Amino acid sequence: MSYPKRLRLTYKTLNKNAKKYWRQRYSIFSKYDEGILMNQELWFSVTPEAIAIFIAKYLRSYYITDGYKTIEDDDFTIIDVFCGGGGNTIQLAKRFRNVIAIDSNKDNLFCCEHNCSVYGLNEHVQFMKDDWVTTNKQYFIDESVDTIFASPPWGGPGYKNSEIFDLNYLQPLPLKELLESFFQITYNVCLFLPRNSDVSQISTITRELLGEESKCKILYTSSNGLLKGMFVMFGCYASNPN
Ligand code: MGP
Repeated sequence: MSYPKRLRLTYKTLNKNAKKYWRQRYSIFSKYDEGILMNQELWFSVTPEAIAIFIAKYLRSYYITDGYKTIEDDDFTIIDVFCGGGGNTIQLAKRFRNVIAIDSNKDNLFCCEHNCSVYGLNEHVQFMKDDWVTTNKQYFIDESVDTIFASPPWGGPGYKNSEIFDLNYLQPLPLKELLESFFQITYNVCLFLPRNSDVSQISTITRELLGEESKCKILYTSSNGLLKGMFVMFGCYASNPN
């Protein structure tokens, strides 16, 4: 099967600002040579594999007890809201039986499904082309979604231009509104955010949305010894595992 050139980029055809990611290709997808597809945007936005593995293992290690399902129940359902090229979806699908991968961009979703199949994992994943802002949240409430994972667009590599990243510039919604939309479905929310995200903003928003005493948990994550992003957790993930 042949795929469009825009999804089979090479060092030569990558945009100037994305060329530096070419040498990171095996840290993005260890199976890169087995036919991974990415468009220009995905080259700089897919979570490096080591971090995606860490996040998925971390979520897997949690138990929700006291009358709730355990995370190991077969019907545990997790959504990857902005699935992009599938870096996170793949690692979640390795560890959870029901993964819903959502993206509003048709090329991203195509790459995600294709890349999941490269890893032999697309059977565990329901792929949905949908825009999170307008999607019918009731569907996910009815599906009893247990956890939401999201690595939203940070607005491209320019996120590093300011010392502190203002989370009002997250796309498609500022952090507060994004979290409000997630909390309609579940409080068990995990985000992958820029490493220079404004931590005091996260703290203020957490208290505004969940109450003065509420907490979230933040872990800085690196790949090959280099800091790449911030893993921010709410709900059951903000407390210690049992
Ligand atoms: P980076 O900071 O652009 O690269 O992206 P690098 O090599 O750390 O930059 P350097 O100049 O500091 O050396 C690092 C990682 O951040 C990427 O691999 C993605 O996982 C993530 N990332 C970067 N961007 C611009 C985005 C984005 O817009 N959305 C999401 N979800 N992740 C991103």
